[in-house]
Amino acid sequence: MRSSRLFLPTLKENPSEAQIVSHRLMLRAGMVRQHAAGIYNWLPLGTMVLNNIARIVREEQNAAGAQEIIMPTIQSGDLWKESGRYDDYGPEMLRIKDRHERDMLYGPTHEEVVTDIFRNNIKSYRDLPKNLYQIHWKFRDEVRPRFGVMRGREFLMKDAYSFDIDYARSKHAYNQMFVAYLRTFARMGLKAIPMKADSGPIGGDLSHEFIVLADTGESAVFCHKALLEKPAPDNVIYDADLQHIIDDWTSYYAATDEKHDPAVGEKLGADLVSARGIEVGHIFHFGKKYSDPMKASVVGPDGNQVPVMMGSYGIGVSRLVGAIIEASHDENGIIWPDSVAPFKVGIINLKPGDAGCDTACNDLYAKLQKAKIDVLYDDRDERPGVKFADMDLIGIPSQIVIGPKGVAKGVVEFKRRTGGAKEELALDAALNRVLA
Ligand code: 5CA
Repeated sequence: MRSSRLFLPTLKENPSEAQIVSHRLMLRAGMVRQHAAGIYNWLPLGTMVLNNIARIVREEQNAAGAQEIIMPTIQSGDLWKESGRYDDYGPEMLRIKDRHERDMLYGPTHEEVVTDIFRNNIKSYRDLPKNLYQIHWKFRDEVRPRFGVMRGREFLMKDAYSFDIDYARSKHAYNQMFVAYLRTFARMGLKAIPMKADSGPIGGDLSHEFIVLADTGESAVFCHKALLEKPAPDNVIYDADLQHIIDDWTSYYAATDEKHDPAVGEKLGADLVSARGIEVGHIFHFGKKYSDPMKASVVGPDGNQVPVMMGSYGIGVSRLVGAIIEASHDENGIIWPDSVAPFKVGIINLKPGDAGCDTACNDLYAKLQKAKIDVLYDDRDERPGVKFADMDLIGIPSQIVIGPKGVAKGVVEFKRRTGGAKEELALDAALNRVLA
């Protein structure tokens, strides 16, 4: 993409409505614009990052055996009356009447809809296990939408739902998602710590939140420092490995504010990390909470009907965009990890109109495009300072600067956004660095 064509409305000044750094930078980098309280337009740069995050989530869900579906955003209220949540859910649920005066709602979550799909289509224990997920928009009429996409009213969520015949197998499905989450967040350059949690309006007896540490996080968190150093597990093949990994991760102390026990904290001494955190994922095991009232059962091995055991597994896909920025930025702007960057490489032409610079830039741009590397070529007729500032603001991980002096010597300047160290490299060497 050429900067001269890209719809990228960057802002020089800090917008006054933004209280936290990720919100400020998302507005300044032209990623999002607010439409109404807690409801956002995603502009091209923001959409690219959102799609990259969704792709990683999707790959790890598929690898863990979940299957992608798409459920409606507008749901029928009748299903929620069956589960008992229509009245329980409260004012966070946006309720709508259609022209026939039927109760409809904009889905805040999809346990009812997916349970309905299950009961209408799966009849035997032989068809289990199943795990169905979607990456789709939710609406929750939050009392206080704030911090930009971090606590929106409309937001993108990955929600997965598992169905199993008994507790042991259902717990196994939970464990699979647990490990998939550790891998998913690690691929985005995040350290997400699993913490035992309350299950709230989703329900159930077993629940973990995945929390990224950041000063602006909404919750206070406490954990053993070893959890910050643990690498994410490899793809798990054997069930025994899986249980071993879960046991290991959950053996260390980790708690959010409400669950924190100061006595335990005291005992941990210097090993205790106390910080603030952002909840980027939340998994729930709730057994028969929905399958019982909604009569989602299968024929078991003995011929009797048994309600299925379920869990649900959420990731805040749009919240992650903000969380990654909170975890990775400096005074000049965003520092994207390569895996989610909207463009992996930026080319800065210091003197558009100079034949040597134009040829070198066009040549490099063409080669990178041919290699299918997402590249942004700043070909605008702007001062170098403006181009450097924009490239850093929008967080492009590798930057190649091409100017008349370098072209005369056959070299370019190669810079990594992290650390900011600059190197002089021959044009081909810069290309190879990026290709590697
Ligand atoms: N049905 C379950 C799991 S599929 C569920 O809804 N879980 S949840 O309520 O915990 O939401 C899952 C994730 O969505 C949260 O961990 C959080 O990262 C994200 N999320 C929740 N509310 C918001 C919001 N208002 N704005 C942005 N992201 C949100």
